[in-house]
Amino acid sequence: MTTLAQWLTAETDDTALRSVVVSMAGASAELADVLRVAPIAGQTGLAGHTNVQGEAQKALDVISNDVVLKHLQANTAVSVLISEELDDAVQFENQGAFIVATDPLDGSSNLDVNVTVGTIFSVLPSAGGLLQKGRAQRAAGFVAYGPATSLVLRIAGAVSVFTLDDKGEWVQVVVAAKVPETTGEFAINTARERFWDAATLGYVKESVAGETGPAGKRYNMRWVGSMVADILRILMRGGIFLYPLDSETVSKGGRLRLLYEANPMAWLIEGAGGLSTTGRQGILDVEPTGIHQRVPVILGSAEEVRRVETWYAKG
Ligand code: P6P
Repeated sequence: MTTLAQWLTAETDDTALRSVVVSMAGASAELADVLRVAPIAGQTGLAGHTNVQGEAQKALDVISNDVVLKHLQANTAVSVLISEELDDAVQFENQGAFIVATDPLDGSSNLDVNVTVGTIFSVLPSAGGLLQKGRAQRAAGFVAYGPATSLVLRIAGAVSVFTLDDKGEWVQVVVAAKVPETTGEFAINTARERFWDAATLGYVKESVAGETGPAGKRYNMRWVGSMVADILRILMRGGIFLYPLDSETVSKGGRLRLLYEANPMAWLIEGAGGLSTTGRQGILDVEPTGIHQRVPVILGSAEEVRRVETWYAKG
């Protein structure tokens, strides 16, 4: 079996870039140990304050951010940390070659009911500054803390998946993930239907009509409420994930964050043959205006994303 270290050596000659991925993998392995026993330690509750997003922070949001911060500030290849849990970017003393943008614990509202949560990260060249398009990414990945602890990673080529073994080693289990071109599964929070735009309404109604409507095939729906869980499923068996702009989120630009949710996930999905869009443009082409900027997110199986784009093109 190929280990993460062996894969990294084969994937890039950039030892600094390899070290950044190793630091994020190390932070995630440490977090996996913390999460596994969190209910016993009484750590699944609220931290008692809110983050820059105005969201109530869980104790584990703060702990996760601290673990990532510890691993990255010890790595001279990292110049800056951008985190969902921190109002401002953290400038390290090192003039490292890379910036890391992360959601240290995505889906943490699921912690108290033991549903998969994750760590999402994006690696950008320091030379490009804090606000770079997603296409500038040098690496992206996420860890899903589920029945198994899975690391999904892309540097230059294929999207690879690793599982954390009982000795703390990341072992490759998928060499090149491929998002199937077609799907019969969509992921959207249908409780938000009354806020949806015409394109989203049209697409979902067409899908729900299944074989009786223009889609001509049966669809099923999945919505975990934890992006890492939905995206890992889509990477493995296809599907489409939608958190579109709606009448309630339009004032903020969307629900999910560009730098540390949309961009890394889009980079991974596209690296595995899928597509990603805001509905109006490719996610990886969005020019960032702020480190916590929100965007609409539609990504997954290419044929399905194209169907959504067709609905948006109707105006
Ligand atoms: P909703 C978790 O809070 C998150 O950022 C993503 O992981 C998830 O896909 C989404 O929000 C869930 O949003 O509105 O269904 O709670």
